[in-house]
Amino acid sequence: MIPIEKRFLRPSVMGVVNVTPDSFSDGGVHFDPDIAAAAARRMVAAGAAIVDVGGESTRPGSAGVSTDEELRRVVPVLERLAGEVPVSIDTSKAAVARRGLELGAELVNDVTALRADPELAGVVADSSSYLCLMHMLGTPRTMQEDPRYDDVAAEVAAFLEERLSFAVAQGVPEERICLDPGIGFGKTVEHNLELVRRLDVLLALGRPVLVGFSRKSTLRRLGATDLTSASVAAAVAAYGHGATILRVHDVAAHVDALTVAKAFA
Ligand code: HH2
Repeated sequence: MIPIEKRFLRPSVMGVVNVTPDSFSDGGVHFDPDIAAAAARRMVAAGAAIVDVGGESTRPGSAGVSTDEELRRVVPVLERLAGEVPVSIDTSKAAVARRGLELGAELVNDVTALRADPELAGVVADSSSYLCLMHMLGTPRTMQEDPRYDDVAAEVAAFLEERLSFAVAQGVPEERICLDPGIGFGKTVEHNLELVRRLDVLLALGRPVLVGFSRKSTLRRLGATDLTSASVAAAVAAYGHGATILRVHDVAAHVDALTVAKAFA
């Protein structure tokens, strides 16, 4: 088994393909499986190390979809990509992860960090999959209603440390796990900025860190009007603070920027 830090060298780009009608930035764009699969192939050709396929929007206020609906959305895309494109499955549901892994996904990206479905940890443990554990305060429906922390970096790190121990106790080897502060998931603009500035607090847990700042509303709130440029700047900043995997929508722009940023490292 290749440890996650060997499979995803720093920096690596994860391209986002949301097979949803309602995702906050690309909702509807990839709802047709042929279009979604073509977008995934383009992302890998542009230098993405992996493509994150998701069938449930987690945007603020969203309510979630049924297992059947999520499978109906993602399975046709995964079938088209199987054996051809490296895939991550963005899901909190064991049944969706299981099907995704059968169809060749190599990473399970769970925004609930194994809290939503008690069977998901076992599905990951019984496979050879990588796992991303993300921090979220509350649920997508409520998370942006006045999020508060005394010390956001310390509290997110404590949460991820506990979730990492849980995953390992459930049989997922630590070398297969990465951690994610969950930009925008129950955080204000200042919380999101501080999490990146103080990424060392998360890195102290000894696992690679994934950051997803791409097209998130904090960028607009900072005054940005071009979300691609703004996302690239945030990704380069996160990389500079130690992030390994950058989850992005505009793959080519990020790959170029990170290639150059790396040359200065
Ligand atoms: N952000 C989103 C979804 N999944 N997974 C990880 N690990 N980290 C993130 O920051 C993250 C994530 C939300 O972004 P997007 O997929 O563009 O939108 P939506 O949830 O509306 O589909």
